[in-house]
Amino acid sequence: MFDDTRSRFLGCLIGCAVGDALGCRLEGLASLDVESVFDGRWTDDTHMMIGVAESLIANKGFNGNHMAQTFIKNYEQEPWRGYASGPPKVFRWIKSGVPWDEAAKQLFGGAGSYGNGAAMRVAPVGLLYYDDTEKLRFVAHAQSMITHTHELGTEGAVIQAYSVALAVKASQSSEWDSYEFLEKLMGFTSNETYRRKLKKAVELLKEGADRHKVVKELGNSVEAHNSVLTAVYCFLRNWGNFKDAVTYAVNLGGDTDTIGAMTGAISGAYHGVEAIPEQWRNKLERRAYIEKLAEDLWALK
Ligand code: F2R
Ligand code: MG
Ligand code: MG
Repeated sequence: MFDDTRSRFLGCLIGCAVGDALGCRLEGLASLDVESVFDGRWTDDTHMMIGVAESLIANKGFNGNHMAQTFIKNYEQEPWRGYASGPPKVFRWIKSGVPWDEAAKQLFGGAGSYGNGAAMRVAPVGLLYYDDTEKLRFVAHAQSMITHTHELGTEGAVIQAYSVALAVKASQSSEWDSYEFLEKLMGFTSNETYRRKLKKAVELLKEGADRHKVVKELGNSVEAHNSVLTAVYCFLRNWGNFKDAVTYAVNLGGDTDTIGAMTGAISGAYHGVEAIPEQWRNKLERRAYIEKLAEDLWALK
């Protein structure tokens, strides 16, 4: 078994960006030839993942106000990256003086957001704390609170971060399989919505369900609880190959860039950067910078 943590850090962040870039070309479309549409340009998913990494590196760990200000700075430089409505509102409130850990509570009539935005960007947290589960849980939750305060939004981010961590660790142990991976997630979350979907994921894997049933049971939409475990499933169903996993993910339709990004982060963390097709890496926007962020996170270990 290939064992190189540095390569897995690179694979995770590059995999996230590649999955986003692949998926954003297919958003809302039926299944297409992924090779012909890939142009390497990514969206808010990667833009925010970069913000998380930049802030973790600058502070050698989590600093909520710094991360919020990093999101705001990046958003103001490139607001056209396809952000949904929630984060830009939160950024305006923080700029007007609302504390970083209070602003997002106002979204959706005070319910907070359960969009998948906190999960799509969380991969750097899964890497930095892959060997410290409680720190991972704390920071994945805390970074969510900048924009997503609904329990389903925060728990989605925590599960996605832990999935990245498991992928890094699973790659170092030849004895794991898909069912053990799901069992570990089951032991990690007490949220009933996610636990129900984890049980479904086991059934879907056992029966080799078709795409239609996967989407019906796990979801493929913008809510965290209808996309995070879909991404985990895409990785597990295509455990052996990065390209198969992200191609399968983006062909499920719906929120294709985000399910692609989350699948790519997990699968890249498992396989390492060499497993990502070279022609995709070569075309990827800001590849060198994303690789540097991965290197810097790895150097913090
Ligand atoms: N499709 C997008 N963004 C829309 C882009 C439109 C833009 N005009 C353009 O094309 O340039 N993709 C990106 O958005 C998703 C991540 O969203 P995030 O960051 O979680 O945002 P938000 O606004 O907090 O939540 C998204 C939607 O979820 C629903 N929702 C969330 N909480 C809710 C609640 N408490 N009650 C009801 N609905 C809730 C809403 O529909 C939100 O709009 C990613 O796909 C990313 O790629
Ligand atoms: Mg996006
Ligand atoms: Mg999306």
